[in-house]
Amino acid sequence: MNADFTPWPPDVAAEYRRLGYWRGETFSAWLDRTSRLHAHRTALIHGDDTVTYADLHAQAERYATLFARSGLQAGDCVVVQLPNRAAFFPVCFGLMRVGAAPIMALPAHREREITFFCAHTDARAYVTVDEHGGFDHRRLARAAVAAAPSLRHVFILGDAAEFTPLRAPDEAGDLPPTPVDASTVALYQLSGGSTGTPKLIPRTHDDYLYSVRASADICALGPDTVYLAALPLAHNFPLSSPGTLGVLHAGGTVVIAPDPTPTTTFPLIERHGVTMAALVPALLLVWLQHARTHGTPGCLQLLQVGGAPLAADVARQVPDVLGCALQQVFGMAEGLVNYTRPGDPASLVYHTQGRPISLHDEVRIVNDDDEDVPAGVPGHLLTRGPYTIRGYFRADDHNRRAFTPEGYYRTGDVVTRRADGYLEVTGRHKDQINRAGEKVAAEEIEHVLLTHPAVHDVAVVGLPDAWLGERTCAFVQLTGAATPRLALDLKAHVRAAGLADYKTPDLIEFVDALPRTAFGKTNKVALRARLNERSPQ
Ligand code: OOB
Repeated sequence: MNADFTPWPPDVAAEYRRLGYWRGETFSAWLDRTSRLHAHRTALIHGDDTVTYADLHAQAERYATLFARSGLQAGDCVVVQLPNRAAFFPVCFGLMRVGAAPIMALPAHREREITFFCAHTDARAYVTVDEHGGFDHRRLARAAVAAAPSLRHVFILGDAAEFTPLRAPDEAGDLPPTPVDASTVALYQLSGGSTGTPKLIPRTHDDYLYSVRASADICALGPDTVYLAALPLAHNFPLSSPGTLGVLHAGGTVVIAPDPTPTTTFPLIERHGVTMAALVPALLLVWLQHARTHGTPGCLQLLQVGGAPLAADVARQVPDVLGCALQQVFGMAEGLVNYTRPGDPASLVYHTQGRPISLHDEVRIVNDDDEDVPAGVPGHLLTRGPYTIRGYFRADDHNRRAFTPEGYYRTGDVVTRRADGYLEVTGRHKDQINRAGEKVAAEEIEHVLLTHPAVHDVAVVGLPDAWLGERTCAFVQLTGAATPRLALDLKAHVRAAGLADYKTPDLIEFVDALPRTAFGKTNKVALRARLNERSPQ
């Protein structure tokens, strides 16, 4: 049996309710309330489009009508893959209104990821766009339909070709929201993972809305907050930490940037008086460089940086160069999010990755034998709490490894907890490459490369990189001799397997043999050391 959802133990759930963390409010009830409260304020800005809270609510109802008429119903999974467009929000809220749960695919996902999400969840529908960044998403839709017999509908924003246009009816009709229990799954986030297949992260209405409300409080969001959404909207960081949902909760305005480059975002910041933005460290470097030569947009007050390690030397430059305060965010789609707090001293903001949202986030730092280590000593970060999942969707075998019997999630991060409770991320135990905040599971790439006839064995590791944080490097042992074009062929092979572009190895190195540990496993520590010796980058 592969469980869809691993519940919190009943006594723990009761405690989270008693504490007021879980309020029994669904996303639909939350949107009803929020949009009544702020009806005439601006919720979303995209290009020349301005959407008020009342508009957003009406659009969500109309999309719900489209989805209900198409037969979508409570409990259905729907893969949503939209670029940064205003429609993302009413589409997701519309799905939730009929009780369907959006699966938050990223625009960069390709055939392998999308077909897996559709097939693994028995998804009823796939919602995407005609084209984005020169890529025809209808091609993905055709592959998904072929791979997932459960798919009944493909909705396309733009030119739908043979599929259904993602166009809401003019009138919502008389459709009350489907009654939904707030303890059920509202949406699925995706795990960067370290194993061959991506994992789906079931987030309930109760737990996700708690993390959104608490994050909005920590960041002191209010109706005057104008937030720039430059990272992909579906990712947990810009969605909920506090992200766009936190801003909507507070009655603020979300400015949607179609891409995160300074040439796009700086004019948007000026034009709309953006007060807050969220970036990954790789993008921060690009913004800093641009600001040094082109000046800084004046209105920005707070810049959140997270998703990957941020060097203290870079962190320190934020106030001078960008004229705003920095907040570090260390989070994960599985749950736990840590923030440095507004007003924290510089030593905390530049050198730590903050402390957990909740007093009831339980954090353990342990050695290789799962024994707690004292403050100041690095160890594996384990966590459980009111918004951290107890299990991935339909992944029982993996869950036995990823969670302790007591329900702690093994994050795969190596951290040091200071005496004051702040965490410093000092390393990583999981076999994952963090490429500019985009997570690459080494094993997934290794599996694909092993299917190439020239490849005898392979190990994928991260190579430190000044801009991306890490680049992917595949060490390949060949079955025969190398040919001049082989490295290019291998990259093309990964791309042809239908993986997101960011998973194509940046570097391919041919080796006579891979180093082995005493047990005969590939010694990735030795491979990383080899790379580090060679490239100071
Ligand atoms: C965020 O979520 P994910 O699920 O894409 O990635 C989580 C992993 C963490 O386990 C850690 O390895 C890394 O990304 N990470 C950081 C970090 N923030 C995330 N490593 C070092 N320093 C940081 N500040 O990336 C995410 C989700 C919510 C909020 C922020 C980030």
